[in-house]
Amino acid sequence: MKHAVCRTSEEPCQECLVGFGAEKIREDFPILWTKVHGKPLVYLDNAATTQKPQAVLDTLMRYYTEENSNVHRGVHFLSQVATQAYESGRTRVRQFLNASHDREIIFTRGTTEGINLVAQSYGRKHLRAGDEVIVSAMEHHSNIVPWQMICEEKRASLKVIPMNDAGELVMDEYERLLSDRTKFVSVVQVSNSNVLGTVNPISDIIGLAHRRGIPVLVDGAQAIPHTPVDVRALDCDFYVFSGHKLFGPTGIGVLYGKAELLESMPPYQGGGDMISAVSFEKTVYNTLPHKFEAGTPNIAGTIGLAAAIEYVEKIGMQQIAAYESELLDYGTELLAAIPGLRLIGTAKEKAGVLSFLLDGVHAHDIGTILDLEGVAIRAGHHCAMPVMKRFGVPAIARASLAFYNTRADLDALAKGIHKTIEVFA
Ligand code: C6P
Repeated sequence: MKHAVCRTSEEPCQECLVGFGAEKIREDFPILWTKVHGKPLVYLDNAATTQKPQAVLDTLMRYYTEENSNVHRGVHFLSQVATQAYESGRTRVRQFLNASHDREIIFTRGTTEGINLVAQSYGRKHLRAGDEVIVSAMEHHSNIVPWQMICEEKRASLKVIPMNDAGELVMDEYERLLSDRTKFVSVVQVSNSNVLGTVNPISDIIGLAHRRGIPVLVDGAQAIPHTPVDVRALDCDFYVFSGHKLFGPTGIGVLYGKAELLESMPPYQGGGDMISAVSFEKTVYNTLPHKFEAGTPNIAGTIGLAAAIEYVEKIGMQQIAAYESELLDYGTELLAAIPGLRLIGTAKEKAGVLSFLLDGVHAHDIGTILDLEGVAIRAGHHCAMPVMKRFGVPAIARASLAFYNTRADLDALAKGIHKTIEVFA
């Protein structure tokens, strides 16, 4: 991967880390100036949710102070302004994902709702008794439970691609699982909840399924903040992500779907906006994308998400990926040198996460002591209980990176871990 500044692929260089300007970027995020327990906040829980730049906060404030109205419903001025802003948000998301048409972009509440939508709409229409849906061993609960629910209803079954000790999918096993019974594949792009951080060979996963005519959904929740995504180049059938992990507001997410698939699917929910005509005898559904957006949508969320996309695009997704990769290498070296610390997730292709265990210390205790040092990490099962089971542990401590993190943040993390070890010695 090329460095942000020097543009070589040599060892991480200080110039790149400085040249990227993370220190300057941090000024755009007011919450990063917060003090926690009297110490400067070191925010390393970005896989759970990211912080919001001033540009997003200003956009939300402007929307509510100057533009607030319902969309697709009014002839009056404000409604038209809000509708225009909402639909421009859709266009921005479409461009960001390089999708072909705005109608392929459905706004949801987040990744979880996007997967439920596909399971309940596509799955309900196409699954039959005896059919199989393939997921992987490193899925977030959000990409397991919706499929279990529909499989149970349809008497279909869930098949799981296993992973090795480094947290990489066993592709031979995946190939063996694909059969005439397979009706759908739903896999995470960057491994579950970033516990492992594995970047899966998603193009190969899609290619192998497509050879058998099987559609594929990609859970992009942990990929979208770290790497450029091109749904046409990937050729995925569905792609889902959450706005709050991409420096945007909570409660807004995106489902991309190929138009011909979305056209053929029944609505997920009924209500306003998803109809073109209603009588007590029969309802005619609206066209895409509105068919899947029942009720008043999250207008402010959409506009805020568009502002977040504009913000990250100004920095550059390639630059973000390069910078974070260098930061990850730095953090990995730092943590690997700590006696008694075991890193979880050592895949060759990895995104910005450092998950670890400390001999004789529960992950929650690590999280609590780090918090007292101002360092925010996540500790627990990370909504990935099957991953915990696979590694034989009840909980893991996880530090997850964003482009506003610096080497100094990772130094503070390492210092906090040393302190934890001292406390429990
Ligand atoms: N992972 C984490 O701390 P929602 O909650 O719908 O925005 O995203 C769900 C989800 C789906 N897939 C993956 C790979 C995810 O990581 C997440 C959310 C957070 O890791 C919260 S549990």
